[in-house]
Amino acid sequence: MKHTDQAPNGRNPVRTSPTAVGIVPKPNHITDGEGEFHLNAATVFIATGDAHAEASYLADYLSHAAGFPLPVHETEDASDSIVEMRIDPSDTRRGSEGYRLTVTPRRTEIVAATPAGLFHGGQTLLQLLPPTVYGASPIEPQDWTVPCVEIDDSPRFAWRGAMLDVTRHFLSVEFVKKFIDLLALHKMNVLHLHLNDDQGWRIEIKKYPKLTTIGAYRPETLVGRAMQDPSDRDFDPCQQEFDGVPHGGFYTQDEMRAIVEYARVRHVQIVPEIEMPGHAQAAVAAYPELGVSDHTEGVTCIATDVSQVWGIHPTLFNASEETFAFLQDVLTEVMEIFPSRDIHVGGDEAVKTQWRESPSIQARMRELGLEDEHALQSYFIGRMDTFLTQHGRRLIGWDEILEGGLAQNAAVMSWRGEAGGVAAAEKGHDVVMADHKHTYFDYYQSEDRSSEPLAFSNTLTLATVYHYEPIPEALAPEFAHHILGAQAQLWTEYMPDSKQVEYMALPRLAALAEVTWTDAAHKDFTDFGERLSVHFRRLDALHVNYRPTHFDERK
Ligand code: TNX
Repeated sequence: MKHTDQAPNGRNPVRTSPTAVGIVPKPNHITDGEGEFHLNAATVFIATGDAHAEASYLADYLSHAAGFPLPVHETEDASDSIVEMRIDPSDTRRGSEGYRLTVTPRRTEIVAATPAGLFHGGQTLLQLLPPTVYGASPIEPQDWTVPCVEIDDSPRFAWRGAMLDVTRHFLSVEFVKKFIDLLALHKMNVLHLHLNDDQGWRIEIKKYPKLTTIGAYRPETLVGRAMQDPSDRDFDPCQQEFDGVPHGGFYTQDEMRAIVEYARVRHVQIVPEIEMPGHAQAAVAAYPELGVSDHTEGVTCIATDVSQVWGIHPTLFNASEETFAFLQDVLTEVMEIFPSRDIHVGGDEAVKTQWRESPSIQARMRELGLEDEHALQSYFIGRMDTFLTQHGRRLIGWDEILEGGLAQNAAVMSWRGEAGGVAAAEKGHDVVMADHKHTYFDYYQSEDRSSEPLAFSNTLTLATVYHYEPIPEALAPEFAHHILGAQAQLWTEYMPDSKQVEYMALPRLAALAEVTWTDAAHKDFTDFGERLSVHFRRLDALHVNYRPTHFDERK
């Protein structure tokens, strides 16, 4: 006989014990209590002031799965099931994003110093409920239990992020929003959007319409491997196999604003990236005058169009006043859309051949007293640093911006290892760690190539992500506070659609969430593996195409 444990009212209460709930990322302090709280149609949320928006968000979220509305009141209520969310600005012990969540039989309380803290506390409450709360349509039962517990929690790092490359393959507005939800679920708070590259320009710029009418489209795409080195004359991109399928897309400024607002509600900051001086080919395809026209070398087949192949390209922005003016115009429109303090200007993999071979650039360098092309890149980035600083923003770039001298106010994203991060931090600059050996989610997830879809050549297992320590050992401890945190990189050369992005992102993003949120002393990979079994049910409810990592890989 089935359903023998059914309650008299016909509903089927779902019980979760604190040991069975797999909260990801793991809270820093958790004390089991006695009994349970019931969340049902009688539940009332209580919140005032800035807490009201946070409570409304959570109540709305829950009511989708519950199928009944959950009211948010401003004053105390006689209900036996209260969820109170309260901001206490004087309670600063847990920093700007921490929270305390106390679940007792008749009352659940979330207290934080800031709205962001309340939001994170709300995410923990969702994870204390059955995974079905993440489903979009009403389900039975509608009487959920939450185990009594006291959680005192705050993040280890302020920057807990992911970079999404929407250039190599364009991703829809709808998917970007889903991805923001996934970040929020993992208490991650930065989405770095890579908005232009050789293969596409993806953001509308009103002053330069051809960036998207021309720069956002390519007629077909290379099948298979990328060129690794533009000076490799044996790699002839013209001789590769192409798929014959047109690809493209871009976000209008209104769509971008809607994404920024969607992220704001979920306490996710969007950091836009406009790449320079390399990875510039889509822009130069749209406006050839932005490029270097008097160089002698180049891979002719890909030199003028939006690129259809992967790999490092020779095309650079010119280092002329006209090009600087263009880039500043673009950044001006970008700043109007994105409130983020940090504005990313790329700076990576700018092979200097075109600059070296251009008589006009060489003349300019002599005029400016710059001894080599690295010094010119440093001058170039320095100009952008001054411009962004004047507008109250901060320039951030990949660690190549250290070469030739780091711009005065810049922050650095250390991707080629730890050395760039260490050097920048020791000079007093803030750093986000993005070491490819631990954070490149375009790498294979296992050594077994036969069972994995085509990916970038290296391997990055769940364990290797989990064991990442963002503070480099080589960094003198007095500079450790310059390490803001870490982020995952989703380069999309081999991710043709959003399903593949999800597959590459999860569960590795869950591991990185724990790296950036949970104190190192509280981390435990075996325990994480066990919590993942529960977490996968949440991802199922959210229709996420995660990689179903086998238990023995999770130990
Ligand atoms: C290097 S990391 C790049 C990207 C590629 C990636 C592939 C970085 C700053 N640049 O352009 O997509 O490798 O893993």
